[in-house]
Amino acid sequence: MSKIYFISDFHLGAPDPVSSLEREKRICRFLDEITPDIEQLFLLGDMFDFWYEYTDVVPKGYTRILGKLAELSDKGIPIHFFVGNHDMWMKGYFEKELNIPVYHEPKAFELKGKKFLIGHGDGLGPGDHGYKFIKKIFRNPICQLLFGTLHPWVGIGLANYFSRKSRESTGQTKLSEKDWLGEDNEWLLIYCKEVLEKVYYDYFVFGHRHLPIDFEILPHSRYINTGDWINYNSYAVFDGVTMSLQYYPS
Ligand SMILES: [Mn+2]
Repeated sequence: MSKIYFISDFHLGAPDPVSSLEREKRICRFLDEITPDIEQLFLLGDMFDFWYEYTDVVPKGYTRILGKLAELSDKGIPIHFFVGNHDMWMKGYFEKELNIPVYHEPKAFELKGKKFLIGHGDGLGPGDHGYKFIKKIFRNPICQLLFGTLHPWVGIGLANYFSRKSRESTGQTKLSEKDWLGEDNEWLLIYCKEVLEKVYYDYFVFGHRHLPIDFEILPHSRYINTGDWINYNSYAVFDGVTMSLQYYPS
């Protein structure tokens, strides 16, 4: 029980049930293997390709990962969940059923004496005004309430359509966007630099980018991106001394 793990972007449910199930089992195997070492587990969003929780109903599927998280949580391992842009519609199920706190904004933590800023990473930094506008609508309580009144057959159908569209624009199909854009164009890196002008952090840890990144912003201050489990099976791990990006063999 001595390492802190950061992992993101499973996108379970996508692009089809067969590959999603294979991925879900792989993630559970990974969690099994690291269980003896986990001091804390940070899930940095987009665990599901689409998750909308109705007041009394949750989406079908994902029983393996939910069961695994329940098992870890029941062992007393602290787990944190940051919502992603694909699974922001959470309504207390994780808190009540799994005892996992859910965060909707980046949050500062002090871990093993180091300062961390942790989040999913969507909508931060310059540009992307189209998404920032849509995010406001998605997060609007009245819009959420109205969506909840749609029959799931309609609501989830619509959501899956938009989720597919969003995925097409955030990297699963547009391969070129996966490439490192350069120090001056990586918007999460720009965001980290802006934050650093006001507050110091040893580590900025985000997901969303679907590209594993370990970038030294200043001596001792790094931006880590956890990548994804579609192409990389990547995760970050901090043992109190070393922070490193690692890859689970598929
Ligand atoms: Mn994602």
